[in-house]
This record gives sequence, C-alpha cells and structure tokens, in this order.
Amino acid sequence: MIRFLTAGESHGKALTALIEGIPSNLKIENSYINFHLKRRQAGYGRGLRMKIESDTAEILSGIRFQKTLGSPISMLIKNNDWENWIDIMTADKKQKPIEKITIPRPGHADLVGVSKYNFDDIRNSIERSSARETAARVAVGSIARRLLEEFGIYIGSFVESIGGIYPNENFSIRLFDNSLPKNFNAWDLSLKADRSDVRVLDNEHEKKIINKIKLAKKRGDTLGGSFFVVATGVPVGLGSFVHYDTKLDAEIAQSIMSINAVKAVSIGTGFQAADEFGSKSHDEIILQKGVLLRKTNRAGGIEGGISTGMPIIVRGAMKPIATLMSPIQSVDLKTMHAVDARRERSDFVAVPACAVIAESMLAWSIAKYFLLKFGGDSMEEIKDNYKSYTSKLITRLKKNFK
Ligand code: EPS
Repeated sequence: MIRFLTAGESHGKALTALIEGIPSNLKIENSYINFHLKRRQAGYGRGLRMKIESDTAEILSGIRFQKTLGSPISMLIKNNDWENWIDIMTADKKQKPIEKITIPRPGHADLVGVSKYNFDDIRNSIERSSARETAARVAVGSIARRLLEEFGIYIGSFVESIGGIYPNENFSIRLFDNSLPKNFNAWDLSLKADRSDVRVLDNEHEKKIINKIKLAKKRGDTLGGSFFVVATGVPVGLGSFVHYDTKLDAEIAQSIMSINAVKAVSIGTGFQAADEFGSKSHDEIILQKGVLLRKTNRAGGIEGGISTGMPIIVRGAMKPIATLMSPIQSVDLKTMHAVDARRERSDFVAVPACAVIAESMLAWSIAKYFLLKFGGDSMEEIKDNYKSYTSKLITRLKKNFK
C-alpha cells in the first residue's frame, strides 16, 4: 500500500513530503515534478504570494540517477517567503513581541483551529490549514502520475465555471456521451486548459470569467467555481465492491474532498443522475471488434466501486476563498466584540490551481488502487502482472461463460 505525509507551515522554512511504497525502477526526472508545481502556481486571480514563490522540489531520498529505489522518497519545497517571516515563525525562542491574531475569518480554519487545539494566536491555525500545503501534494502526485503514465494512464483537468459563469457549450456532455475521439487522452484537456489564464476550454468563456474576477477584486470579494478532472487508460478492475473502504469511487471522493476549500465531489453525471430515468442514466454494453465497451460514460468510469475501463470523470466544487478584502462579520476573541473579519494577503480565486491539485490527488488514488491490484517491488514485476491480467481478460470471460 502506498501512502504519503506532508509537513510544513505556509510561512515556515519549507514544505516536505514523505512517500512510502513506490516501486523501484520508476524513471522520474526532477523537471517533471517542477513542471507540475509550476502549473499549480498559475491562474488569473491568485495573490501576491505566487510572485514570491517559484516552487521546486528538491529530492532528498529514494531516487538515484533519476530512478526510484523502492525506499521512502522524501522531498523538500522551500518557502521563499520564509525570510520575511523568520521572527514570526521561528522554531526557536521568541526574539521580540509578536502581535497575536485574534479575529477569525469565517470560512477559514481560524476559529475551529483555535477552539480545537487550544491556541492563543490564530496564526497557529492559519499556517497549516493554508492551501500552501497543496504544493507538497502536487509533488507527491507527480510521482504517482509518472507511474501511471508507464501504463498509458493519463490525467487532465479543466475549469468548468468560476463565479457561476459556465461555458455556452458544456464540454462535460461530450465526456458523458462518449463522443470524443477513440484515442482521447485526458492530458490533452490540460494542454488546452493550461493555455488559458483561468484554465477553461474556450476563449469567450475565459473573457467572461476574467471580467467577473475583476468585479470581485474591485469589490474586495472572492470567487469559487467548479472543475473536471479526468483519467484515461485506466484498466477494468481497480477497486472493489466487497467493502465500503475498498471502493474506488469512495477513495477518489475522499481524495478530492480533502483539497482545501472543496465542498462537493461527484463522479460521472453525479447529481444529474438523480433526476433522470434509469434508461438515460446507465451505459449500454456493446461488443466492438471482440472488445466489451460502453456506448456512453455517464457512470464516469466506475460501477460498483470498480473501474469499468472507461475514462474516470470527477467533478469538484470549490467554495470562494475565505479571506475577503471587504470583510464580513466576525468577533474579536480578545474583546468579544463584533468586528470585521481580518484581512490578509490571499488569492481572489484559486479554482485553476485547485484543478491542477485535483489531478495530483486523482493520480494518487488511482496509483494506490493500481498498485493494490498489480503491485510488486519493481516496475518490471508490476508490468508483468499488468500484462498478464489485461491480455487475458476477454479470453477468460469467454471461457467462463461458455
Ligand atoms: C498558497 C499560499 C498562500 C495563499 C493561498 C495558497 O500564501 P499567503 O497566505 O502567504 O498569501 O496565497 O492560501 C489560501 C488562499 C488560504 O486560504 O490559505 C499557495 O501556495 O497555494
């Protein structure tokens, strides 16, 4: 079983990540991880912090000559901003008085954090709950996606809406209708989305969204939005129906929901399916050139907690950023009087980044279940297991039902 942990405060010295269970002999270049880290930093509507940081991962262990060793992989991502925060965030003795933060921002982890951990300074909640931590997750997810690529599994994403602005043509319909080219590769979605400042798939849509973000900025307000993340090339049979905690869809939902500010996750047509007739919700099974396929993909590539072999389609919704420059009401914990919530440097919109982070989390979840099914100590062993299973699938089925 692969697992990972991240550590690090938003304005601490660095973020770190520790990964266990990645097999040996997976080829991975540092530049590949850094490429995805850079994608996470982009997007119109991000705050000044992204101008200070240029996230790069330093590999501390587990990789030699660009190949994994099977030992724990650890990585470090420096916070450039640390230099400006040493007095406030040092692990050493306090050198001078620090002004405590006493006014919680609604929607952030400020109040729940001080209540739970018994803090006397909201700074202690802000730091670890910040979405800065997701940089470490993208570094981790990049290793998972590199592994999946060896088996022809690709992941991509795009932003569906920001601030309630949806495109004229809903691209997701093409995903559900299965009307995309036969060799459709999910990474193509990201290639296209990455060319847009808000990671959408059409120019008109981008213009409308940017205007809405400008309006939010002018008002000192923030916005959220929704995104799709898709995986192609996933074989039939990842996950299982035997237990609640072995279902692939449940694993993916947890993974995406764990991203900061995500409030909803659905798979396939999701909530829409609840309104439809069964005949318009399920994917008819067809036989084409000896292969069992589906006419449509409304299930989003998962049935009974198991991958169907069709693209995995996940949709997520991110709430607006909690730090508002024109704040809403809060209470000063020092005076216990009503006041405006605290302002501090933040993003206005981070949905484009959220979609990139969701790619990494989806890669992680699929890699986890992929290795549960085909697991071995080296990439070579896993490739043998994979080949043996996939090459015999149809012949086995035919034989069983003769
Ligand atoms: C983030 C870094 C943070 C925020 C943002 C995400 O930097 P700072 O707090 O120093 O401006 O820009 O975090 C939030 C929006 C949040 O609510 O925590 C990053 O690296 O993604």
